[in-house]
Amino acid sequence: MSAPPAPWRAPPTSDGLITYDELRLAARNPGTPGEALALDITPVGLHYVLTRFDIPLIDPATWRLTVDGLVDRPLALSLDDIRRLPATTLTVTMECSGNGRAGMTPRPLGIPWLGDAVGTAEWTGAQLRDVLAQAGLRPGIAELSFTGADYGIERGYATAFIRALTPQDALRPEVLLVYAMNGQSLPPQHGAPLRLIVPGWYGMASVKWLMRIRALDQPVQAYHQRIGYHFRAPGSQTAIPIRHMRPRALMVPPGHPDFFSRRRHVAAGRVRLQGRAWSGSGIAVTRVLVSAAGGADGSWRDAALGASVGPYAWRGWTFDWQAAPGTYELCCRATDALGVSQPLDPPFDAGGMGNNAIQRVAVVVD
Ligand SMILES: Nc1nc2c(c(=O)[nH]1)N[C@H]1C(S)=C(S)[C@@H](COP(=O)(O)O)O[C@H]1N2
Ligand SMILES: [Mo]
Repeated sequence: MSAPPAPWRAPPTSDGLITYDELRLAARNPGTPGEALALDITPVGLHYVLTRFDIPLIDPATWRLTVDGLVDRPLALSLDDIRRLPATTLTVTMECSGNGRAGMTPRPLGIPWLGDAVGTAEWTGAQLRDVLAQAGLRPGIAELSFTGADYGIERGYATAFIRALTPQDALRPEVLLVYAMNGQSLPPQHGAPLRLIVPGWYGMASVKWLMRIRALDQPVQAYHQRIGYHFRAPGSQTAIPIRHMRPRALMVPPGHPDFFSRRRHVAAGRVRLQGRAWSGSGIAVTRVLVSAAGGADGSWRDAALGASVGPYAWRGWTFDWQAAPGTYELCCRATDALGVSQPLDPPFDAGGMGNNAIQRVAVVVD
């Protein structure tokens, strides 16, 4: 890293149709289809993908993880070296911080996520702290940097995908170096042969195609750490680093879709609505409310909560709706153990980050 990261500029916004550039990004970066929200674990091929540059296709036989910088014993670990460490499997819900960007008005140009950039997988690997203990962290470390094998250009600045964690965050027991997803070896699009998983955080912390961990006495000056992935109010100089996920509930779209409009059609009578809800940093979702009237005052009812599949994973919810013929807007809204609820309307962020406004699903009852 020689050049300093280029300063952030607000991306242009649009109120209208998505652009060709956005369509191209959307086609490369699929979301998780709503029907997969019926499952605790998102099947590998249905889990959303976000790859900023190109997918590096790495030969696992020659790949090594370098651990260097302020350590007693610099390491070059093979995949077998990491597989020999005690293995941990954690069920983790991961969401992109740009999830919901397409619902902002005006819309900052970027990957035009609706609400589907979230998935839950069983990740298996070594605890990061075991690898760090093997290397021996020296005193005076400000941050550890995590470098992926992918490389490209961000606003004129050529860079790898590099993120940082403080030693305190990196040494948490749930932070993993994973080589398996849902019991299969990690697929290329999710970071093969090895990726970082930082449970409870938005997805950007979980560096894919991990090549190098460096212990540094200074904060990491890399685009994706210092410039990208911050909350920014429009016109303000203040940039707040993005960390943990905000609370959110999503529903499995009920009934059957109209092919082109995606409007849902259900038969009158009792309709079982279901979905998943989550929050960040291991904080539980304690309440999910459902409205069949677009979230109007007095229309919210409690959904029944299912068991959570782990401290860092979403939990299921169900709600029996007595559907009479007509048109409806179904909404769901999560509240977490800190008492934080989803906003009814999308908050605006200059980079399109952190839109956890309630989901709205148009339904016709026939
Ligand atoms: N090396 C690398 N790691 C990365 C990214 C990337 O583009 N390159 N994208 C990040 C972002 S923004 C998200 S949301 C998650 C997405 O992980 P997934 O594609 O496995 O769902 O990976 C993160 N890790
Ligand atoms: Mo992301």
